[in-house]
Amino acid sequence: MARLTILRYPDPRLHKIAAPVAAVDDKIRRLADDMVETMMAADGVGLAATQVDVHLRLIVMDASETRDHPIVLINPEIIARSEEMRVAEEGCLSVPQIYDQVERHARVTVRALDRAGETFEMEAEGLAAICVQHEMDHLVGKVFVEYLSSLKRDRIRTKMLKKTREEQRG
Ligand code: K2U
Ligand code: ZN
Repeated sequence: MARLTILRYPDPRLHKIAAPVAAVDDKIRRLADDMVETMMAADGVGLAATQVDVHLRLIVMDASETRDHPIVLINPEIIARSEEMRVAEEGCLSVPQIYDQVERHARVTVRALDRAGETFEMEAEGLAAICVQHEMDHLVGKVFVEYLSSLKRDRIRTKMLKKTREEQRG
């Protein structure tokens, strides 16, 4: 297992569109395992392959209370969305220490392939529903700050660039 580097906003690679996974093989399973380790180490609830600069339709998440039930979703697609919407606070491992309100569907149903390449469906609500929608956005190159005002987004962009420069100076 390995911890992977998480791209930081506004890295342009975060806006690349992920391609479908052609075959669920050992290479994909290893990537999923590395993503789970990376997500756990960063105290994340989810992580999309886009965030580790792999542009494939693969997300991992663990919205369980005890954070010991990671789920791998390969080629995920949302097949049902509630009419009910909900506003909740979101953050992003690619936009550290930034949190803001985003409106999402309260419940979604996702169809995906698991680590064995078997199709499964998952009904998500609460934190899991927010996480799935947040991660699916990553796979089409969308970061949650794009739901915020341009003023907020520009401030976040400036703050992230400053933080990255300071870290590179050491
Ligand atoms: O994709 C990511 O960057 C991981 C996010 C996913 C996520 C965002 C909002 C709500 C649920 C999951 C991280 O888990 S950020 C940590 C976090 C978790 C819950 C609420 C806010 C921030
Ligand atoms: Zn994110």
